[in-house]
Amino acid sequence: MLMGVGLPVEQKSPAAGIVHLGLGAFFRAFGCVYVADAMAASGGDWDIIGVSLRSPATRDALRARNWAYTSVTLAPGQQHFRDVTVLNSVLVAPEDPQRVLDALAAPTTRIVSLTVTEKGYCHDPATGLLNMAHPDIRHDLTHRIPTSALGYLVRGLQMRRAAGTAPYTVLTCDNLPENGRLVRRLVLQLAAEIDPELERWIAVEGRFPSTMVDRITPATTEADITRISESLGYRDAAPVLHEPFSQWAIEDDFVGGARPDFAAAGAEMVTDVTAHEHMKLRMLNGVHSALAYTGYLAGHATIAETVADPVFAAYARRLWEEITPTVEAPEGVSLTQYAEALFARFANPAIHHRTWQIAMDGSQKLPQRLLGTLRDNLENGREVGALCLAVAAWMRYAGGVDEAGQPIDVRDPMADTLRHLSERAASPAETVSAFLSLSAIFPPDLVQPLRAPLTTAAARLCALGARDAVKDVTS
Ligand code: CS2
Repeated sequence: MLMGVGLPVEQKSPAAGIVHLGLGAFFRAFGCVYVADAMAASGGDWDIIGVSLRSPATRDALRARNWAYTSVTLAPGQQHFRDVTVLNSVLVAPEDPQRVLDALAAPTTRIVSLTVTEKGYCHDPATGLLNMAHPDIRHDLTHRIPTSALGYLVRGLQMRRAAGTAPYTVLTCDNLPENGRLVRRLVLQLAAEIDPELERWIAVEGRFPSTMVDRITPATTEADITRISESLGYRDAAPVLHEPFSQWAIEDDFVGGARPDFAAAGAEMVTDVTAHEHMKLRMLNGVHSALAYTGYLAGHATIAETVADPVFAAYARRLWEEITPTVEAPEGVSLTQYAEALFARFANPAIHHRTWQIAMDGSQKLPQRLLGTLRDNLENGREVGALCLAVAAWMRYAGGVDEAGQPIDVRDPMADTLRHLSERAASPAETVSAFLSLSAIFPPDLVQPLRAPLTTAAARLCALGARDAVKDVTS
């Protein structure tokens, strides 16, 4: 008997309702899984059109399996595979920018989510304002076809306004403080330069909920792809590997209330995400960065390896002692238990999260991860030794030479500036002074109070080496 072509109505695949900018491993291990679970629980047309803003690599890897990929949960001694089929297609912006704009303008698109990393916001991390001198922003001000994520957001909104379509909700999923308010401010700044009427419309009609996102997701390696494909019995060129833990707190503020049933997928829908965000940025990401710089300098390749070293385990705990007085616990959360859970997550030996990966883009990460905490402690006369050592280790790392005299592959939009400053400095005190003069990173009023404790930390690091300096600060 001939079977009819096409699926029965009740099995129809959902249509796309979300465009995601910056389709890296993190969003595929995190947001895509929540959206898939939300649709499984409550339905809705929320499939995702992924957009790569730079390279075709992710699109090319996903194409062979028609945009499906394996999400691999790694717990100590066990792994769990799941096929994720929520991607509807993947576009590569530089190859076909008009298709991206058309997807943004489509009335069926109701959410545009983004994971473009800290530097993708083209802002000044110390002030949170748009960097008007950024080459991508300068380009996007005068060209209808944009290059930056912000440019796409603004041009997409411009097309919708012209067509009489409601705006989409902009759902940022990057580790930035008050990330929704930040991206709103940046979109409005850019829109104001392009068309003040557009800016007013976005200010009134647009929605930019802040979110706290959390799932440790190391970059996938070629060896991972081979190993996972062997276990699956077919090739998956784009698996994502992540820890079992996952947490998403989202401000429930969407245009027309249109969104997947995120709560059914385990997300916390809240009215204000600030407390969650501060806790996570300072306690998880702050300690991650501190362990990444000190651990890398001490020769540790991954975070799990770093905290398996008792000297660094004690350092992580000392950091939490310095950090927790600055954090207001979200309702129902014990910060002590949160820190203990973080320790266990960092120690998960199945997760090979390279210290080098976390060390990337320090100039964009330090303000929200470490400097705000330092400011609070300095203002209140509290301990800052462990936190200052982390900043000193970043300076040492950014100088581009490790303790054995070997070059470090420093990835940072300010890498050249940082290396030059470091090369010209003749002593730890001079290095500290030179770095503190970077007003894009260090707010001017923090420079004076930070100078002395940071110079002490930098001098110890230089005299003792990373591991002994860490030992010294915890003893
Ligand atoms: C890490 C984060 O790479 C980094 O800088 O600190 O990606 C971290 O793994 C995630 O924020 C965890 O949710």
